[in-house]
Amino acid sequence: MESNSDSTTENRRRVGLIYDERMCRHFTPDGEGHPENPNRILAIWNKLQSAGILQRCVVLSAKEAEDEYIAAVHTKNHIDLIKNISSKKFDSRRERIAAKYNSIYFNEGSSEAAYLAAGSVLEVAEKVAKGVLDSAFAIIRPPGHHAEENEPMGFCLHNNVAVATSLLLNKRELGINKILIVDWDVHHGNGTQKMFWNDPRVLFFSVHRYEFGRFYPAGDDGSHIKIGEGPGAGYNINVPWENGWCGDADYLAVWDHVLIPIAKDFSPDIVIISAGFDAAVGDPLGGCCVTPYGYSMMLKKLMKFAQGKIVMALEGGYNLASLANSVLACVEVLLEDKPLVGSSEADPFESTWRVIEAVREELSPFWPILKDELPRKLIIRQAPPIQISTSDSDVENDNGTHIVSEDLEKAIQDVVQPFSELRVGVNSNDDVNAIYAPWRSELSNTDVWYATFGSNMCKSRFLCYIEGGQVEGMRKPCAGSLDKSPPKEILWKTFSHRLFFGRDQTKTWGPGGVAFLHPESNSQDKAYLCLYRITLEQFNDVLVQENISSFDTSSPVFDLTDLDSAMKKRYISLEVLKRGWYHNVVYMGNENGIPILTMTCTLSDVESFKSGKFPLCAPAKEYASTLVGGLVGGKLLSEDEAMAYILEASTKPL
Ligand code: Q9C
Ligand code: ZN
Repeated sequence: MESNSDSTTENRRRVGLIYDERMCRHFTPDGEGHPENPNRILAIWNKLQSAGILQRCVVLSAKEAEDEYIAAVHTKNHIDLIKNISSKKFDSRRERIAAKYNSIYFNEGSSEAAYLAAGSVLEVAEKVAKGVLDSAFAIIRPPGHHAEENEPMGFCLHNNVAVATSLLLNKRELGINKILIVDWDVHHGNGTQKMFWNDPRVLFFSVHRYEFGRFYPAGDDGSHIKIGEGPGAGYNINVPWENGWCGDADYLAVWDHVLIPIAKDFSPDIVIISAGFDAAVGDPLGGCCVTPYGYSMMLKKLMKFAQGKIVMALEGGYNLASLANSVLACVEVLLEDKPLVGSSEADPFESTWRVIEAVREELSPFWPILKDELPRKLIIRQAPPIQISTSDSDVENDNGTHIVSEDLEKAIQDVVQPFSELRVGVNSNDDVNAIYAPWRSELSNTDVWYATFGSNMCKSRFLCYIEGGQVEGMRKPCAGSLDKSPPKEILWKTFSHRLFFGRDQTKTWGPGGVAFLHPESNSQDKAYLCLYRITLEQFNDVLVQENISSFDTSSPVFDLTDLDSAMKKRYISLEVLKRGWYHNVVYMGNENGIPILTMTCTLSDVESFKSGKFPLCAPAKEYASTLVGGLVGGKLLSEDEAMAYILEASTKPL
């Protein structure tokens, strides 16, 4: 069945879409929840359908791959396993076999789904190579990029992209001599890397969360020094993130300074994208924050190659809303009939520049264009990377508190030349801050009420932001404020704002640990807030700890001018903390002439929560009891009332 666009005379691009319900028949045998489940492709398909995309594409039906093509990248042994695992005679052994592999399950539908997944990519890849289609998206599962020659792993059975890549190279009449594979799944594409390790016809590029070999699939395969071998040396490119929370800015920096220059030089005949969307914002496995706009920019930049011949094959992506929205954004780019909308304000992480430099250095013998120096202003933009704390947002960018002494010393050596004789201990940023932050003494003369509605309602927890340290339930310690004097007063107040719970997890509290306050008041709503009277200097340190951990301490994030404008406009969104979830400082009136400030998400984030773009997420048990404890400690509510209040906030629709 080929449902074509209504206006074939129009000069619009022919974009293939392939999907088949039979790929939904692969699921966990025990019915247990699993991130790689049938709802993933269903969600995508429904999204494209309701967005009216299907009519604008060439919808193809899936076919099972033939063994002969699979055999180009998998062993006979592997083929037999995947072919037979769903048959009756394996009923009793299936689960035991799956248990031998890393992150693999099998059921009665697995074999067929795996053959359809590989077959679907084959189908569209050939059509794009021939020019029958301009580009295509294969909405498939199980995914493929972790599957190795003789080993299914990481939810992957057949290496779908590798199978299609081999076919294109082997069918000589297609005229495909050079293939660029871009693997933007948050995990390293270990399987694909190995299959083309020695092959200069395939430029394999993978950008992934790596964490020095600790992130899945652990080990050093994803290291940037893995560049290929023999004739394939220089044709394997790994960009290994040191931390989670990478977003549009980080990915686009890698595109601009690594991938695109190399791709220009390589000049592929076709581009295949291992399109996982588990680096997407809200993904429960990835912990990164690429937006649909980010993906569309990444794709747009790749469309400049191979006359736009692009084949996208789904890999990971486990937040259904984020997954479907990101795929939709990509298909719209392939269709090329509307301009990209959106923007990304944040800067790349400091570590992103370090990674980019290391990759460029490693590969410059093979790609001379990389020998050019990066513009100096890019590299030093965020220096010195003085880290005073870890963050309460889902920031995993920190390299832990141990970074402090080393980085501080480096910052002092590199940037603070005149003070190079200064010695700074592990726990003391004081000296550097005193020199570099004259704003501190100025802001220490102004008091504010910091109004809290989340775990900070617990005094002991809030004090971690002031004194440093860690209380029960917290996953990481805080560095505290430079001025460690306790709040001068504490009081409780109710406000007609809505408390709600969103996002998936925080680094500090783990899953289900994120509360927000609607920035706007509404007479029907009532929230209980605990107010701490602290200095504006301390408030700055709290803001930073609540949001981003790596920052330049030479200027405050919220100064007197910001206070003034927050008081006039009710709220102010802080540009420098854009990556954090609580960068919107809301002015909530005053108490004894002292302004009351809270920090929460922006109004536009509220809209994203309402639309489902960001997940609403009930508090986990542990976090909920922290909140109840805080509320009860405030003596405004009994335990039952506090529980009812939290329950209502987490269940009532926004
Ligand atoms: N501690 C893809 O995204 N995680 N695969 C296992 C074990 C496996 C992801 C965690 C993640 C596999 C295609
Ligand atoms: Zn993945």
